[in-house]
Amino acid sequence: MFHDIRAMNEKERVLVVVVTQKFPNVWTPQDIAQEMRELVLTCGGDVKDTIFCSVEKFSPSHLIGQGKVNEIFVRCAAGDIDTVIMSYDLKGVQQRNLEQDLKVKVIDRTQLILDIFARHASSLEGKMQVELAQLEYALPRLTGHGEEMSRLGGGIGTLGPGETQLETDRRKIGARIITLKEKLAEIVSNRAVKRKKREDSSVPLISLVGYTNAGKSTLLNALTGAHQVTHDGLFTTLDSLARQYTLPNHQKVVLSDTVGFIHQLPHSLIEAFKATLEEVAEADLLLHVLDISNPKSRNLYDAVNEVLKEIGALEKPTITVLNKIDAVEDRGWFEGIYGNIHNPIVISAKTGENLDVLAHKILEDLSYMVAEVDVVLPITRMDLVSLAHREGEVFSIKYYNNEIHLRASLPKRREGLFKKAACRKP
Ligand SMILES: Nc1nc2c(ncn2[C@@H]2O[C@H](COP(=O)(O)OP(=O)(O)OP(=O)(O)O)[C@@H](O)[C@H]2O)c(=O)[nH]1
Ligand SMILES: [Mg+2]
Repeated sequence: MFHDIRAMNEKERVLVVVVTQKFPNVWTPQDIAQEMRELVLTCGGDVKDTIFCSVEKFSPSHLIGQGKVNEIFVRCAAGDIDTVIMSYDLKGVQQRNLEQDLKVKVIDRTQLILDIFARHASSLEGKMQVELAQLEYALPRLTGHGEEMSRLGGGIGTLGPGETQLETDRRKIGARIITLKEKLAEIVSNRAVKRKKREDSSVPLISLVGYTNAGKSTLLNALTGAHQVTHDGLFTTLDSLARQYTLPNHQKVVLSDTVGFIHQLPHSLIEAFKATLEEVAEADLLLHVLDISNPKSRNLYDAVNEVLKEIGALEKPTITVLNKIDAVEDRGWFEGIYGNIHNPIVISAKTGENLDVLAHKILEDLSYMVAEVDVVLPITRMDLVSLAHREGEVFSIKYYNNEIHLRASLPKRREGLFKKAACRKP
């Protein structure tokens, strides 16, 4: 199968073009340049130079104006640039024209992000999701490149076909998209069965969400002893991982780590990762992990909330976990900024600072899901005693003749079961 992703080679020499529109934005051109550098670095590329380009009206043929194209051409002609990466998404025709004029490979931010996802996907589901995102992105951008493109491709990416080939390619890609969607739908339905089982067992689900590199996987590891890979780079985690976590009252919950977000997360990725993101939308509680040591953390917080809104999870009960406090020198500085952050708690997943406070906070926030029971059960209902031990916390248990006097805290959904089984009032 072919991809429209002209992936980057290791140590590819990159020229980043930061394209912005002429109106104020919380993401300054420098912020965008910085994030583009991190994305390129994660791909193993080397940013040689950055050119800033403020555009009033996008050109349909090249996105940017001819003057800027000339400036970039001169910079590329110096000979140490393999790839130009635009911070703004290109249409197929714009990409093609730029490559023709600049004589080097040109990709955009979405292709760069898709490339990172393709490198990091390891599970079958992750790989299928990434391939789907790549194809969805590629399909509307297929253009017949003709002869001259083949020498620009540098062996990467296989699109350079003539028009007849183009139709065949479109059909092939269309068919592959359908197959991938079917296979992913199958995985989703299997997952729905699992979820049903979890709901039946009444174990609350807590989802870690946040900007990529915020420390979600580090927190999962710290709380549950999992061995999720963590790394100072972007989009390290693509596959969800769920682990059992026991709260201070012995209540068991499931904690799940998932793909990180980025500002303007490409839509094709949100679509393709729908199944993964649905888990977030179905969690009982979200832990929004935020890197407090990042000076732009307020922007990161807002960008994550944008994505949460898009997947219908913004209104969920949420604790904002301000992480990496160990890396903040002046601990007072963020207090003013974070006044309006929802339900915040400051921690360090790395040093373990305040993790106990976080655990109690989770307990408190899940208390609406917990019920305390004080019941007398017939001696034949030892199954309920086991259930109370398994899913809740048993405060006291006394056995008389044919009765069991049980006091325990339980998942709310189990309360009815115990009340129904009670043989008399305590
Ligand atoms: N100083 C400091 N570094 C941390 C802390 N938590 C995580 N990190 C570092 O931040 C980097 C990213 O951590 P991860 O846990 O991989 O972040 P993530 O949110 O899972 O990132 P993605 O999977 O890429 O979305 C790693 O280098 C961690 O060691 C912390 O509390 N303090
Ligand atoms: Mg991670």
